[in-house]
Amino acid sequence: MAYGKSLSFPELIRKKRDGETLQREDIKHFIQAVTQGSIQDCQIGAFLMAVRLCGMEPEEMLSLTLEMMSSGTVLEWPERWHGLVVDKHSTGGVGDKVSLPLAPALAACGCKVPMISGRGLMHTGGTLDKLESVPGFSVHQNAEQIWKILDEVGCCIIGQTEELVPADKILYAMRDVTATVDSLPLITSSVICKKAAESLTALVLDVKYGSAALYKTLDSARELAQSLVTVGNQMGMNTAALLTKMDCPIGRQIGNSLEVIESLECLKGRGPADLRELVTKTGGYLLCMCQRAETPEHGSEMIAETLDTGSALRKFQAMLEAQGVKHGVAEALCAGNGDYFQVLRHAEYQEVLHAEKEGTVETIQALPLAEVLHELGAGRSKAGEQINPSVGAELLVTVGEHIAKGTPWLRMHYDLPRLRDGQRHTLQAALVISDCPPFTAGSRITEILTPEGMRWGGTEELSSASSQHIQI
Ligand code: IUR
Repeated sequence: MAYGKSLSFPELIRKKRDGETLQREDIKHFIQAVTQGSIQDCQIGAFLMAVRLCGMEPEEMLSLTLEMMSSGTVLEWPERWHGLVVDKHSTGGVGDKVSLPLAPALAACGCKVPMISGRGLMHTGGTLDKLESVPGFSVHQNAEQIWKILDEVGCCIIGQTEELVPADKILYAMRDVTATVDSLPLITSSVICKKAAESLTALVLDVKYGSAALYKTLDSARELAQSLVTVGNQMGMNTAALLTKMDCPIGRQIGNSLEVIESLECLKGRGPADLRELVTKTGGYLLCMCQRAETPEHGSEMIAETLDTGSALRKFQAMLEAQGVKHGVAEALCAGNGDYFQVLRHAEYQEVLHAEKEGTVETIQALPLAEVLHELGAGRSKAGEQINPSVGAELLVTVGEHIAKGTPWLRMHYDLPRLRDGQRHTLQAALVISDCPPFTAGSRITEILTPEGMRWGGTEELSSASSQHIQI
């Protein structure tokens, strides 16, 4: 669009405040100023609040995502990897360690996975924190190192670099202190710009809903998923979203070191069924979306095979070593019957809690468990805070199981501060026991949003940015 002079920042803020639609040039001007530091913090805050209150039209959201992506380096890959570069993103959950087995499983299927992950905040854990509980593991890799690891191993799990989407780093920090984190267009642009800067062929989003998720209801999570899928596809990535329940923890282990252990169990073909389901289903969709599998089901079988044959585990070991872990340490973790605590630090205290009554485990509430773990040092309240990787909790019972009064149901791992009575009380209340008959917990995945026109395994172009729901 021909544009004479950029709007002044007060005029740009007024326009959004009054519900008008910003032009691509307006958004470009704003994002460039954010990146260059030529706009005042109060103006950024006012803009974010105007977006939070008035929302954005689809074309504004796309412009914002494009401009944020272009605020830094966009990764480029060699021609021979064309169609192979994939990643996933989760909106965050308790015990969510899916990325750890998934990245090497995809690499074992021939994909390239430059997984740029985040750190935990409040009750949600971060993939980088989990991996940093392995001695020597470095999340800091430059573009050249990323290329080398992807070439030789096929996957890496790394932190966001200074060069990648700097505008997002600034806006995210401002959203945190201006009560504007929970804005649909701001979340959409923030998530998608980072993935678009990885130049992906395919992206699967795991959008969580429930009592321990950012979005509490299925409807609100679906709205976010729809927005992410639309903008992801408009940005040229084959993007789909899974809507998954987040009320009770994923798997049986929560806390950084314990989650590495459970991920290794999954990579050895063992571990909890719900974790394996999320890994195989997410991977199945990705393999299908990059044309390496005929159908998502076929893709899931391919992923399951990498877990059962050890090929994903070998990729994980190679990734650990490529990212700084000594061979002996990586080997000890990846050995069939490895003693994990030879390598990972065990917390000083363990305490087992017992069920206070008999009945069926109706649910185990993830949020109070995660909040107590956070207080014991497993999580951080502010970016940059230290965490204790050894703090964690092991669930000793499963949802749907009938248990007797006095059954051990939770083992807490902690150092200092020690567990207090008030926290024991909170933990006991997280175990919800009822008189209903025993049952088998169903799938966590309730819906899948795929781009309309996608033909699994075919060559048809993704026709539009709209999407279709598959009800599970
Ligand atoms: N993760 C992101 O990358 N961006 C966001 O806005 C949120 C989580 I909320």
